[in-house]
Amino acid sequence: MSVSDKRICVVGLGYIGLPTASLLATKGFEVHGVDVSQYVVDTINDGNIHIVEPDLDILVKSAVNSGKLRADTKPIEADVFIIAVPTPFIDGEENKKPNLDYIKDATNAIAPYLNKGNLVILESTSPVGTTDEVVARILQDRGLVVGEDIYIAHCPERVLPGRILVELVENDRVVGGVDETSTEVAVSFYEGIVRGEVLATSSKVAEMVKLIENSFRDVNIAFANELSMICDEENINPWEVIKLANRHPRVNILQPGPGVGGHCIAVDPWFIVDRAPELANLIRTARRVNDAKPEWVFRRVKKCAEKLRDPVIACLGLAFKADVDDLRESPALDIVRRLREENIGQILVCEPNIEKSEEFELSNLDTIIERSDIVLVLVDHKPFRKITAASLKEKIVIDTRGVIT
Ligand code: SAJ
Repeated sequence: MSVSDKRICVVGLGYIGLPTASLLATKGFEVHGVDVSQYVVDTINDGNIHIVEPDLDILVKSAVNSGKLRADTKPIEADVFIIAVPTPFIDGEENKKPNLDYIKDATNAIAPYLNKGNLVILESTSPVGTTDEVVARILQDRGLVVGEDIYIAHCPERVLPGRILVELVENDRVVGGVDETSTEVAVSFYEGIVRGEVLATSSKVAEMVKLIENSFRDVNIAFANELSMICDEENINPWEVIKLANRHPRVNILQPGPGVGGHCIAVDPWFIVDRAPELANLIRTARRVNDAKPEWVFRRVKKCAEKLRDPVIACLGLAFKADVDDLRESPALDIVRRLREENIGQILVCEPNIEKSEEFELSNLDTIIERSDIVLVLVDHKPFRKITAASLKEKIVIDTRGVIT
C-alpha cells in the first residue's frame, strides 16, 4: 500500500495531535483528524489554528488546502489510529492522580471503526500500564484480538513546545507494542515518517521512559530551585554558582526559576508517584519544591514592597517559559495574580507574546519599567534578556530567571 492510500485517524487535535496530523498529511497520507470541540474542527477545516506554535499555521493551511487533512468530531475507518489526547491529573490532598478519561473516551470512540490489520498508537503521556491495561483491554472487551486483528503500541510524544515541528521529525522515538508483532508494525510505521532513530521496546518501558524524562528534568530543576533559595540566604548569585559548577565535566545543573509550569513536567512525575507512592520519595519531593517556589517569590516581593509607600511593581512575563504565549500552569501568572489579590502594590504587566489579556492590562516594557519601584522578572523572554543591571540601578530588582546582568 502506498502512502497516499493509507488513511490515518488522529484523535485529539491539540499541541501534539494537530502538528502530527498536518505533518502526516503533508507527507501524503490521507488524514482524518478528530476533536470533541466543534470550534477546533471548524477552525482547522478553514485552514486556521487554535494554538500557537511557530510555523504550524503554514503547515495546517497547506495540509488542508491539499485536501489531505480534514477534521471532524467523529472518527472514520482508517489503517492507523493515533490517540493524542490530554492526560491531566486530579488534584488530591496529598498526591495527584492521573485522569485517564480522555484516553478511555478516545479508545471507545475509535473501537467501532477498527478493522483487521489496523494499528492503534497511544501517543498521550500515560502512567505505566495504560496501553495494555486501558487501551488494549477496552478493545479486547469489544471482541478484538490484539496481535491478530489489531496491533497496539505506545509511542510517547517528546517534542518541546516552541520547537514542535522540528522535533517531531528529528527526535528519536521510543516505540513499545503490547506484544512483539505490535512493536514491529508500529516501528515500521514511525520509520516511514521520522528522521530520528526509532527504538523498539515494550509498551510499559516506553511509558516509563517518557515519564522519567520529564521527572529527571523536574528533579534537576528542583535541585536548582532549592539551591537558589539557599544562595539567597547567603547573598550570593545562584546563576553564577551554577554556571561555575557546570564547568565541571560531570556536572549539569538546570536553571532556577519562579517554579515549574506547563502541562508536562509539572504533571508527569505524579504518574510515577501514584503507581509507587512508597518508593517515589525523591520525585514527590522535587514536585513539592518546584510547586512551593512561586510562594517563595511572592513572599520576597511582599517583603520588598512593605518597605515602600505605594509601591509600583513591574511584572515582566506571564507565560510558563521563555518565548511562548502559553499561560497554562504558569508560575509567573500565579505570582502576578497573588500579588494583585493581596494588594501588594500597583501591578503593571508586560507580556510581549500576547496581544490582549482579559485579566490584565498589558503594557509596553519601557513604560512599566519607567513607572516602577520594583522590577520583577518572571520569564526569560528575548526582550527581557536585553535589559542591563545599569539601566535599573534606581530600582529594586527581583530577577527569578537570572537574566539581568
Ligand atoms: N524550567 C526551569 N529551569 C530550566 C528549564 C525549565 O525552571 O532549567 C521551567 C520552564 O520555565 C517551564 C518548565 O520548567 O516552566 C518546563 O519547561 P521545559 O522547557 O523544561 O519543558 P516543556 O514542559 O515545555 O516540555 C517538556 C520537554 N521534556 C523534556 O525536555 C524532558 C519536552 O521534550 C516534552 O515533550 C514535553 O515536556 C511533554 O510534552 O512532555
